[in-house]
Amino acid sequence: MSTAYIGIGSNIGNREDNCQKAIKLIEKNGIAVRKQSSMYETEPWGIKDQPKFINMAIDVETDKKPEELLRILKEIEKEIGRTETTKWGPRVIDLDILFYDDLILKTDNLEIPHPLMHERDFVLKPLSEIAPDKRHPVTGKTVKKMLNQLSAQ
Ligand code: PH2
Ligand code: MG
Ligand code: MG
Repeated sequence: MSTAYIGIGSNIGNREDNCQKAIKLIEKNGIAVRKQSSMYETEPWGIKDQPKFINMAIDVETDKKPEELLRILKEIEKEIGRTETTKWGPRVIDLDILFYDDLILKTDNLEIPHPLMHERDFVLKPLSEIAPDKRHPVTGKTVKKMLNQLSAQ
């Protein structure tokens, strides 16, 4: 079994409902959700001129390999109503793999750990609630440390 952390975000429609639906569908796919953070309302990052997001993070236990987990998450995004979106633009639901055990992986369609996590308080804040001492396998920094460093900027 592996442990993965998934970041959840939504800024279109009933944002809380969309996040809740995503968690239900993740469980329905046989992926055990062990911990979930609170929901945070966050300022849009990257493209500022869009509605505020709801963001959260979850800790899951799964026997699915990373590519299979990604495929399932993309399917769930579609089922909740996500259509093609612009980079960093508004979306009904976004499910991103943040960590997968201590795996370091880079392919054409998947990069783990998530390459921008250390720059994003909307990722680190919820994640620090459920996994403050989890270490980034490349930098060795804990989630708590990444958040402190980002806040100090
Ligand atoms: N996701 C983005 C771009 N900007 N900003 C916030 N606050 N939350 C997000 O989830 C988010 C974002 C692209 O995935
Ligand atoms: Mg994203
Ligand atoms: Mg995404």
